[in-house]
Amino acid sequence: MQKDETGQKHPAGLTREQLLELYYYLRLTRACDDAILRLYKQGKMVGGAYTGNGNEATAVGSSYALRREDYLFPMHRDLGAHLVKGQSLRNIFFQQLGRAGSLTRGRDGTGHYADPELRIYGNVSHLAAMIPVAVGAALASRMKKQNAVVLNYIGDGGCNVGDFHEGLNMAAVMKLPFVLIVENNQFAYSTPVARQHAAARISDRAAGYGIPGFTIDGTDVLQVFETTRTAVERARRGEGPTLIESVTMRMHGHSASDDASYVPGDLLESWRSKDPLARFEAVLVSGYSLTTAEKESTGQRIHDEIEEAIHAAMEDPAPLPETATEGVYAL
Ligand SMILES: Cc1ncc(C[n+]2csc(CCOP(=O)(O)OP(=O)(O)O)c2C)c(N)n1
Repeated sequence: MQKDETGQKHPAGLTREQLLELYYYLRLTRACDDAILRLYKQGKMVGGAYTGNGNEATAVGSSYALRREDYLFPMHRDLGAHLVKGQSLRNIFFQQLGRAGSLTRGRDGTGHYADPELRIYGNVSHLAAMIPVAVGAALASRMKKQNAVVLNYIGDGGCNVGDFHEGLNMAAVMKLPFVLIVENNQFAYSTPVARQHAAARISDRAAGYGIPGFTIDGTDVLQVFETTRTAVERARRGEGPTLIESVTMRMHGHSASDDASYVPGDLLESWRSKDPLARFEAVLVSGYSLTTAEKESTGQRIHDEIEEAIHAAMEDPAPLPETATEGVYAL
């Protein structure tokens, strides 16, 4: 805990302005996900809808530790990380709605796009296949002397695929600037974690690679930020990768087409009491005098920004059928 010149204590060395920025991104992420679900139910989406409800503190807190020159390799529940890294709401909704003007020119309806300018490369659908690619980016960054760190995510299900081991092992041996976050959100589709791992903690695997491993409360945005910042700084100093297991809950089904009826109701309720947004809002109200007016103006700003982006996306056409073969390597 640090103090500023007025004597006010600030967790993680963040100013009040930065804490409010985190709050904005947490709420923006939740509101975007809600809007995406709404659009899906209205039949306006061309792809699936995978929300990060419950995961916001993990995605936002971790990516907030990055610099502009760092690389982000997010997974399907990390909308908050895209936003923190600088992705515009315009691009998010153009992408979700499969518009011709989207980053993939309407070829995808979720988050499978790359934005090299922002150094966002997400996401390879085949679980864990992205890890060796992200590790390769970390190697490239070092060879080019960019001093950039790669932040990559994987789920509690995806971390059991062989690529996880190969990628992380290579990053550890080569001491690459790489940070891997395992989002332990209790379920991989309908499979609970207890049926995926015999070990109590996924972070214990880090010892097998000779790197630091941490298990953290993934609903606490400040804890996620501080742990990731430590790992990112270590990576930037050339000391190698870190494995962070961020424990949270997938509050919705796997996708909008999954009612998650296999999730016990009392389990869901116990996690609801740890809602990442409500928790952080309570911290801001009690410690940083967040006012009702500030809460309302944040909500209004987010509402207006999202509505504007959706409106622009709805005005943009779908891609023309005759362009379907453009951008492919071979026919
Ligand atoms: C190699 C591979 N197997 C299966 C799938 C299908 N699939 C996509 S997401 C998913 C569940 C992933 O669970 P987890 O890694 O825990 O992430 P979560 O969705 O819970 O955030 C599955 C089985 C896939 N994309 N790739």
